[in-house]
Amino acid sequence: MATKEIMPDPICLIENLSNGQLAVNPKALAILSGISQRVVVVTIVGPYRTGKSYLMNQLAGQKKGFSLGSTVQAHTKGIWMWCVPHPTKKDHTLVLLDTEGLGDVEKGNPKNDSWNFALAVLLSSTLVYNSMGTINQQAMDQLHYVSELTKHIRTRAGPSLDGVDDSAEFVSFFPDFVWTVRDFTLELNLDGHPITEDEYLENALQLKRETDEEAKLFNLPRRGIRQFFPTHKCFVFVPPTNWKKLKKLEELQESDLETEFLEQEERFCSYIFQYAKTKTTQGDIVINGTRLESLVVTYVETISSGGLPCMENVVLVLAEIENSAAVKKALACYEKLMSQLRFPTNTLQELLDFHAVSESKALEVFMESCFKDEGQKFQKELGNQLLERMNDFCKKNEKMSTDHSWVLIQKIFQPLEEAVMKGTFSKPGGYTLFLQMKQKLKKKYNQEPDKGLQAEETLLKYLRSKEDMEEAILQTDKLLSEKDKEMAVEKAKSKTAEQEAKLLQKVREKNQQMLEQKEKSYQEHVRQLTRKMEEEWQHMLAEQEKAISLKLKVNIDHPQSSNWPFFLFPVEGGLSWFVVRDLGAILQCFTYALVISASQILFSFPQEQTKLVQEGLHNESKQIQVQIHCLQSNCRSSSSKSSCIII
Ligand SMILES: Nc1nc2c(ncn2[C@@H]2O[C@H](COP(=O)(O)OP(=O)(O)OP(=O)(O)O)[C@@H](O)[C@H]2O)c(=O)[nH]1
Ligand SMILES: [Mg+2]
Repeated sequence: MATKEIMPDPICLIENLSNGQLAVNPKALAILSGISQRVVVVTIVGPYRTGKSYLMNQLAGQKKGFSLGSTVQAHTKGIWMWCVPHPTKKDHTLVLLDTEGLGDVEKGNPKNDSWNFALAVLLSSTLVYNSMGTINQQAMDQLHYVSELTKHIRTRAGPSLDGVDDSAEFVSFFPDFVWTVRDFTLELNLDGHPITEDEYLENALQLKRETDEEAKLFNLPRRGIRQFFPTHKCFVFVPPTNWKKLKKLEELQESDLETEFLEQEERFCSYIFQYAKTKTTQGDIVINGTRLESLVVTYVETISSGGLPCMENVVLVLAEIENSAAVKKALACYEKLMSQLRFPTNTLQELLDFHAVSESKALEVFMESCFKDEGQKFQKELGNQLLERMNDFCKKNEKMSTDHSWVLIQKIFQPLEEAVMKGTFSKPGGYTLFLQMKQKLKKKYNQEPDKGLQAEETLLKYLRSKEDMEEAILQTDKLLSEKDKEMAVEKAKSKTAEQEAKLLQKVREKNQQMLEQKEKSYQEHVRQLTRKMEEEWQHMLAEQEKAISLKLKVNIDHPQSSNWPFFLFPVEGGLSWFVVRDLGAILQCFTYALVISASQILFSFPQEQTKLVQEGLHNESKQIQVQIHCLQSNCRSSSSKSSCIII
């Protein structure tokens, strides 16, 4: 759908009600549900009155849109949405979310800020944090919402493993982080050297050795940002214009604005257009407008009912919606393909072969869009529906064949019936004449093409219905002796028995063919499911590797700052990783290793050890090595499929 047509202006997506509750705007949801394109979601958060709405309008390529306030009062309330065509990715829609400013003193319920922030994180693929002046301690402190994220978001529906930090799971599907610093008037220079904006941010995010409480507090927001958002980008902006004109910023011409500001704005927008990713969620599920609608509804409903938004649950909700849509799509594909078959078919096999190809295609369609189909609930449903439809097609095939054959019989045997009525056969030798004509007409009927698989049975039924008539002609034929008549009756009977046996054999063959088809169908389901599971397994491994490497990047860059002794990623199928960070963790790791009976330890310890040596911690380094060896030999002696990596 062309988003420009449907969204000339932004609209409120999530409202903060006065009673502290959140409410979703159905009009905004309706817009999202109409967007089938993939979405790039850019959300801006930050202290109130810092020019957030203005910057979002620039991303929309408009001077006006998100409403700006020129007084000291916080202006934007709740979360506003503007869906615009993506300027560079033609098959994407850019969803801009403008949020209520954080830290407004007039706000009734400060808890709203935490939820707004958590929702911004959950819904976006790029999170822009906007602040004024410089990246100083105050700006960092205002970001305490980041450190609180674990209190507001859960990744797993079940209880988390004791002592195991699941923040590693967040990083793989959290948004990229961009810090925009407005009214930045300082020189980007550090210790006499010019630095980039990114280096400026990196420097501001440096952690201190946690020797006292003050250092811990200093590290808290910084660690939060590093922990949850491993990729950072920074843009600084000079004041756009003279302070007197700021109030009317929307009305100003480009010539009224600082050239440097315009350049910075241009660089920021280009970066977002080029690098802001498609929104995905756990399991690498690509989000389009419709799916984003489900995310919004599920998250807000969970928060409103007092729960914590959970990634796993929302993925399950998405899966329910998507998988039932996938079943419908697959069935539509099957119906479309089957409609190309010319009914009635000459043999049952012809229909079954056509069904097998259509079923395989339909399954492919289903597999393409289904995900997290736990217990293959939806695949089974599709299987049942396909079977039902196949049976319907079989019935239709038989009916069409019967109807067509019946029409032919009426037409072809009409002269015979007329001759009987006229008494053509009521004379000596009439019975032989009757049989000759019947035989001729039967031959004519058999030569008719495309009668379908019911042709014989229908003819048999017809001839049976005329048995009395045939018997009467036989009995009235004066040319035949009683003996001849008896023999003729016997012959007719044995012919009927033979035909019946033939029909019975056909029924048996049909049943056998249906059984074979069922087995083929089952094998096809298994084949496609196995392929899908292999793909998902690869995805999962890639996701976990990404999570590990992002996490390691944080830890290796800042070994002294880590709060997480180790991370555990239990995976179905017996593969697990441990990342060990300190001495105390070795023991815990050892316990887990025994629990999962790890048989193999891949060991990339030297890097970490070197760091410890560099920091003068020679003894600790040695001790770790001894314990790792001990753990390694213990784990090797146990037998299992599992493995663990120790860093
Ligand atoms: N000093 C300064 N003012 C700006 C800048 N950008 C916008 N403004 C002005 O700041 C005022 C507030 O701008 P908004 O874009 O509404 O700010 P906001 O952060 O969305 O405000 P809330 O929605 O209340 O949180 C307006 O008068 C803007 O013209 C900027 O870079 N520097
Ligand atoms: Mg605003």
